Amino acid sequence: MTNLDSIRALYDLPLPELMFRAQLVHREHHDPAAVQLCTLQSIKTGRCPEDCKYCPQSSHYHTGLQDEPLMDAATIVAAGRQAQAGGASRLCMGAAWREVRDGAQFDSVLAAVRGVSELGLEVCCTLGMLTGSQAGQLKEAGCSVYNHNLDTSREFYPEIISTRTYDDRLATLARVRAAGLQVCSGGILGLGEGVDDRLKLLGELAALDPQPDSVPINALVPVEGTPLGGSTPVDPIEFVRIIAVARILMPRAMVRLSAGRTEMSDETQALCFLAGANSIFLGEKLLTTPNPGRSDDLRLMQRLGLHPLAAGPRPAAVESDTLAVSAGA
Ligand code: SAM
Ligand code: DTB
Ligand code: SF4
Repeated sequence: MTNLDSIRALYDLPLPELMFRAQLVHREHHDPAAVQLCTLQSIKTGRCPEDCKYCPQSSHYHTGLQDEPLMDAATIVAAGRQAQAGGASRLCMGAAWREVRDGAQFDSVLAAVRGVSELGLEVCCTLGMLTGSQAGQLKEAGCSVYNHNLDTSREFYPEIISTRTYDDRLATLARVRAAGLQVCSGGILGLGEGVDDRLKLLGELAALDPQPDSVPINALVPVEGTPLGGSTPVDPIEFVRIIAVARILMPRAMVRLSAGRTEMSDETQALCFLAGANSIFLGEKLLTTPNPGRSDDLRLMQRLGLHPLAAGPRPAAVESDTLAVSAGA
């Protein structure tokens, strides 16, 4: 199922057929009315040595972004408390680093991870490349998930990033998995890639063994000053099709409707939930760019009859009678 032709055949199905298949898979493994709410916290902002053409935090471009040094652990824990009070079940800490270096800064991140997990929040980190030992220390401190995106196809990757390779990315993901952390890995649509690049990305993710636990699908947020600042937005129906294919290829994963929601209509987002997306970032800001406000999102969820997924371990499969109850049947 992971070869390009069969993935393309799914993607090209008439939309009602593709959506139906995605919904069947979604219901087999998840409560279709539950949405996981995560909050992002940028813990070190800007001055990143990597040259990712989409990223406002790269030191290679001038975007007018306010750089911020590493936040101290107590401030991060306070942000966690606030995210929790706002309804989030997971805090994802992001640092504009190429890789983690051992020393005082990493020790401080470990202290923050400890503090946030003690609040009862799930902790996710995204700090760039990691060694096996660093992955183990994060796990030990209470981090449960590591985000590290493949972003696009192997072939298109060098068009977007020259300071690291696809294999660097895969090697970090393998270390994360070996340390017993959950893997969160996805990509961005709208970098100038073709449909086949998007499908190859999904094929790469689906071929990971085990598959990622969560798959963030970002729509590029074009930021002035980055090489991709003037990019054309992805067609919403193409976006929805990618969500549906991700759901079918990775039945158990949380598929996260990530960056780019401020430019999406409520109707497009609703289609994404129908296609199998079951997680969003909650809060006014992603790392450095805007996200729909919390109250707008809660209102949208209410309009759609969706409810927040509680924190904690996810059942492997949702029983059909549980589904009926949560659907109000
Ligand atoms: N530096 C670490 C790394 O690259 O893994 C962690 C932070 S980095 C900002 C996390 C992810 O954010 C990237 O892999 C990319 O998918 C996403 N991202 C960054 N800038 C974006 C943008 N302008 N639009 C959409 N997604 C973006
Ligand atoms: C992911 O795939 N999307 C989030 C999270 N993982 C870390 C980050 C999106 C960042 C969007 C650009 C910004 O706000 O700087
Ligand atoms: Fe740095 Fe991550 Fe941005 Fe690339 S995506 S420039 S690695 S912060």
